[in-house]
Amino acid sequence: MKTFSQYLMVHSQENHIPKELISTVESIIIACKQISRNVRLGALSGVLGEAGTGNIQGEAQKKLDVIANQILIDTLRTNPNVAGLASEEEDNFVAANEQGGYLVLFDPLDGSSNIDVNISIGTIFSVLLKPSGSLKTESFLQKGSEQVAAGYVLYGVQTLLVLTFKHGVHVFTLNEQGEFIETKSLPQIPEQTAEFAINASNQRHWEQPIQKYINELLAGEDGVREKNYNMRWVASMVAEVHRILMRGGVFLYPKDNRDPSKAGKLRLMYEANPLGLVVEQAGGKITNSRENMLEIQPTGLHQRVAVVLGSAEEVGHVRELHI
Ligand code: FBP
Ligand code: AFP
Repeated sequence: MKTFSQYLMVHSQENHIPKELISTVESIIIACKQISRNVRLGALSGVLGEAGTGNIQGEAQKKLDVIANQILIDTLRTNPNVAGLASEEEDNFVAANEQGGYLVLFDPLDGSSNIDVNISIGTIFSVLLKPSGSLKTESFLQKGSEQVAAGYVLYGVQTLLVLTFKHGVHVFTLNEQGEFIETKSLPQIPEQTAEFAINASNQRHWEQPIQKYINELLAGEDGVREKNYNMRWVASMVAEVHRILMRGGVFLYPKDNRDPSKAGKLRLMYEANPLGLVVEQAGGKITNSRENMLEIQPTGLHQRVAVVLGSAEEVGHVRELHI
């Protein structure tokens, strides 16, 4: 079993990954280890509960949202390879080092409603090349397919790192010495599945194609799909994606009719694109119901999207229902 450093050495040589990109990802991982220590201690280090502040999306922040965000910003700013940062918890991008060649985007702590109840949460990250010229919001507005690395750290029963440099996906487990050890390489999401994840409490607000799709699944072997489906909902997208990476499944957070101006709940730049790259690198698919997620041209840092991801057959079927 390779340590994370050994993996980086071999993987970067084999795939010609620049050392500046490796260094950028190493800084993300250093920050995540620090976040993991805070998450693990919970009430013992006084990090649970509300921060008493809100973010740009109008969501109440938890103390750990704020702490994780600051750890990532402080750590990444000291890396000369990082030109700028964008975070789900920040109104605007944060400039870092003028000479840096990379941009890092992150959701510091995904699954906020689970922070205080000891259920899996995670940090999601995306790395882009900085375009030439001065740093501006537009520098970050690149399609998901332009990402040069992406992944997540899942603070669950184990702390896991899941990473892709676009040469497959690698999974690492944090050991007792605080070192990530590679525990799975090149996982593949099965093309077919009989497991789905959706917040069914929103059912009456879904558009007709999603209503039809979920009704098909619920009908089980008595319906057109002719097999029984099981359902899971953790309410941490990062945990749902990890389950799908390990055993397949389909995850949906569809568009909601309540607010037609909102394309969905989840964020394109901090959640859908990085998790989408992981999913696609493992043979799965991701769509906003109509287009390939990774080909959407972003229009704003905090843009929201509908998300359907996971096993290729189910994601393809949902797209067909939207034609
Ligand atoms: P946060 O970024 O505020 O954590 O919201 C994202 C998220 O927690 C996803 O990880 C999860 O899939 C979803 O919201 C859960 O939403 P709901 O509370 O509507 O089930
Ligand atoms: P196990 O004892 O096999 O883990 O089953 C118990 C349990 O996992 C329980 O913790 C869950 O609430 C429930 O089963 C989930 O059941 P479904 O698979 O029917 O959702």
